[in-house]
Amino acid sequence: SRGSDRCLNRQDKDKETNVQVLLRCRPFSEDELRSNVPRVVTCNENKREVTVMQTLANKQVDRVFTFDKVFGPKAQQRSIYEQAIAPIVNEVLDGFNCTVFAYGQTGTGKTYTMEGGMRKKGGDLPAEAGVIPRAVRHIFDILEAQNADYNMKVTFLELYNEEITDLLSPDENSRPTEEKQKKPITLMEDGKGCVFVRGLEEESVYSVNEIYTLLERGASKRRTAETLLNKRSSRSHSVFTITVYVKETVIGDEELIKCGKLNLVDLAGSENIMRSGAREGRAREAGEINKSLLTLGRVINALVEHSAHVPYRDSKLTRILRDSLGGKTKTCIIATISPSAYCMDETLSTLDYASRAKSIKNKPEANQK
Ligand code: ADP
Ligand code: ZZD
Repeated sequence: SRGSDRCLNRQDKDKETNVQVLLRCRPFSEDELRSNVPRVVTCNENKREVTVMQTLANKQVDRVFTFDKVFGPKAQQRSIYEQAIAPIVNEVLDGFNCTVFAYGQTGTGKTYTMEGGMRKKGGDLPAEAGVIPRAVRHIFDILEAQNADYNMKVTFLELYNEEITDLLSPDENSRPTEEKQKKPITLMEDGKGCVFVRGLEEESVYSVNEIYTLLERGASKRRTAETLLNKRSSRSHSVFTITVYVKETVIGDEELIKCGKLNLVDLAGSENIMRSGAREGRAREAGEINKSLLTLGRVINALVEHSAHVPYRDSKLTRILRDSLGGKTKTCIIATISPSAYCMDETLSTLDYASRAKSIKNKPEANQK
């Protein structure tokens, strides 16, 4: 998009870094507590371990997984932000592109982690605010404190059934699904193999109030879509992107603009993978629903197995996030799980998926330094 062509690519040494994988286990809900659901997950934050207690044929078989960070049920939104995301935001301000994915079964806290909840309006961030409002606020605070000459833009999209909806497009008040009101949104390639989304509303943000207004618009647009189609949110992916341009003070005439990008991705519920996998080969439309999630899994497998062909081009999600998987972006995956025995199969599948992703390597490169 505009501005990105001004970013010079630094010829960096081949510094590989692994995708960082964090694990968060949510607390029991009040309903679960009342019904005395057995707990099968225990978290050891210091050892960065998660244990799933499994009983097979009367024998206790524990499975232990290790991650870059582990957050147990008591972990607060603020501490997850400070320990895991704030360092990433600092990289963005140093001119890196970074991506944070939330992956897990529906109901395990992906949206709670990425967006959070809100009790009151206005003023400070509520304790329940998640990664998105904290990251926007944090970037904004740093730039203001530095008295930087900056421009911060955000986009917010939803990907459902391989179709992109702009969650920030101005409200037409009437029917949001009406075809005539849609600005065509397309994926474009910039000639260097970088994919960007064309036709999205790109909003510049300069104050906390503007941020809240935008998030509100996005959240309300999504609620409307959800009302029209039940379960849409568990099957859709949302991608919130912050792009920051900072004008560098340079001695002499030359003016350099440092840019960094942060993608915050709330993936469709992982239970949709198996479902869509099972349906594969049947009605095309049914398969299309989770083509992006299925392809994400295949891309991860191909990268882990060092396959010659990585099927990035097979879905919109993997095209949009291509650089985040095996590319120049720094990537972090937050896997979310439930502590309950009822979710054990999905929990084990999430833990296996997340463990595999640990071995993906990226080659982060600053846009300019
Ligand atoms: P998902 O996006 O994975 O479907 P949600 O974020 O909607 O899951 O979370 C499901 C429910 O659990 C919500 O009511 C949410 O507020 C609650 N929840 C999730 N994680 C936590 C947590 N760490 N602490 C408190 N409540 C949580
Ligand atoms: N998770 C809530 C929105 C939902 O699903 O509706 S929480 C945060 C990031 C992106 C979009 C919305 C939000 C959210 C919010 C709630 C209500 C109105 C506007 C925005 C939020 C939560 C805490 C601080 C700021 C914004």
